[in-house]
Amino acid sequence: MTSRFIAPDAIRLAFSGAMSRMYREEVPLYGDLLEIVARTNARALEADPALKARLEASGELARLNDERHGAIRVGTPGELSLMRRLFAVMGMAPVGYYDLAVAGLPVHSTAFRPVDAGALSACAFRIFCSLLRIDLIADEALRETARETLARRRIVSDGALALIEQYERDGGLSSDDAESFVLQALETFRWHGQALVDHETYEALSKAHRLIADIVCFRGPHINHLTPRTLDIDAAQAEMLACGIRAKAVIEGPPRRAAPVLLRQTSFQALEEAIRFPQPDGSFVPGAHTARFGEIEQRGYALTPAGRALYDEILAEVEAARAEGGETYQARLAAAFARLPDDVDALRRAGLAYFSYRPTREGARRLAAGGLPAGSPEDLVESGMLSAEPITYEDFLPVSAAGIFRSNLGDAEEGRLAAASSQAAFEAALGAPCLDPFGLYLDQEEASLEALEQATA
Ligand code: OOG
Ligand code: NI
Repeated sequence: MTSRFIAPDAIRLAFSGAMSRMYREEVPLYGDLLEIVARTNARALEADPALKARLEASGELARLNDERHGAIRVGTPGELSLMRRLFAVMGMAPVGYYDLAVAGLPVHSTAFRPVDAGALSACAFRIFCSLLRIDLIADEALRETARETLARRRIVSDGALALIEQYERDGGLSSDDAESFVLQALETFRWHGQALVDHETYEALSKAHRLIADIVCFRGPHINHLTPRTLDIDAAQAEMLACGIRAKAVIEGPPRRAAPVLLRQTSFQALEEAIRFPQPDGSFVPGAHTARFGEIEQRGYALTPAGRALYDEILAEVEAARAEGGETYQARLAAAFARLPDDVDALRRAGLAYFSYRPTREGARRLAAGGLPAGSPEDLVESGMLSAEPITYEDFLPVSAAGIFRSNLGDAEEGRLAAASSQAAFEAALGAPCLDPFGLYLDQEEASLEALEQATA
C-alpha cells in the first residue's frame, strides 16, 4: 500500500541530519569530535574485518556516522508535553524514567526514542529530555521569578504547532509538510546568544543551580549536545586528549569488555560562550554561559532486570573510587566487573541479557520439514537449531547521565536533593506513561520466538 504520508522514520532521519548540521555550525569543536570518531571508527574497522563484515551485513555500516542521540532540558509540564507531541511526529515515544535528584540534579527525565527494531535500525536517533523540578528552588521569590520567566516563553513556533496538530488529526504528514516541519522544529533547539533575563537574575538562578539557569534563562530548550556512535570509545577518548580536547575524566558505564553490556559514554567539557543580558534600563551587558558539549557513545547488550541489578550493585561498590579519577577508577571498575560474566553464552545461560533467536541452517531445514524438536530456546541453541543474537541496549543509565551532566556543570560533587522520586508527577506532566524499557526488550525476545512458532504452523 502506498501512503500519502511520509514515514515517521524518514522525518526523524531528516531531523537528526538537520540538527547535526546546525550543531556543527554552532559548535565547531563538535565537528572536530565527529572527525575523531570517524578516524577511530575507520581504524577499528580496519583492525577487525569480522566486525566490518557484520556491520555491512546488518546495514549498519552505511549509518555508522549518523547521530545517535542528543539532549534538551525543559522548564514546565506544558513544555514537556509539547515535546512529547513534537517527537511523536518523528516516531519517537517516551521510554524510561530517570530520577536525577538522587544525584543532586533538580531534574527528572525520559528519552524520546524509536521503539521497534525496524525503526531503530532505520534511524536510532533519540532525545534525552529533562524536566526542571521547580519545587527544588528553595527561595520562594526566586522560584516565582523562574515560574514567570518560563510562563512568558513559547518554545514551539506557530508553524510547527500547526503541523503537530495536523499530524495528530490526519495521522501523518505529506513529504512537503514533513520538510517544513523539520525546518520549523529545528528552531526550538537553536542556541540564543541573548538571554531572556537580566544579568542579576541569571546570577541568582545560577547560584541556586547552574542547571536551573540553563533551563530558565533562555528562549528555548537549546540542544546541549549531540552524540555519534564510536566503535572504540577508549581509542576515541585517548585521541580527544591527544588533540588537546578537554575530555571528561572517566568514561561512564561499564569497563571495556569482550562481551560489552549496556552503554559506555564520554564527552568533552562544555564550552563557555558569550551571552548578552538585557538590562531593565534597556541596555545589554555582556556575560557568559556554559552549556554545550559533545558526547560519544558505544552500546552493548541489553541486560535483564537480574543483569541490571548486578550492574547497579557493582557500580555502587566502586562509586567511592570515582573521585580518584581516570585510571584508578577504571581499574577498580574492571575488577568489580569480574562478577558479571564476560561471555555472551554465559550471560544468556544465566538469564542476564536479552536475546533474539533465529533458526540456524539446520533449524531452518527442520522448520521446513515440519518443526523444531521440542525444548526450551536454550536447549535448541545447545543442539544447534537456533542461534542467539544479543539485543542492543537502546536506553540510558541514570548514574552515567548524572556523570555527564556533572562534568558539564563544573564537576561540583553534589549531595542528594530532598525530593521523592516521582514518576507519576513526571508522567502527569508528560501527558503519557513512560514505556518500560525492560518490557520492550522482552517483547523483542518473545517476538523472535513467536516468529519460530509461526514458521512451524
Ligand atoms: C543530559 C545528560 C545525560 C546521557 O547521554 O546520559 C545524557 C543533559 O546534559 O541534558 O545526555
Ligand atoms: Ni547524552
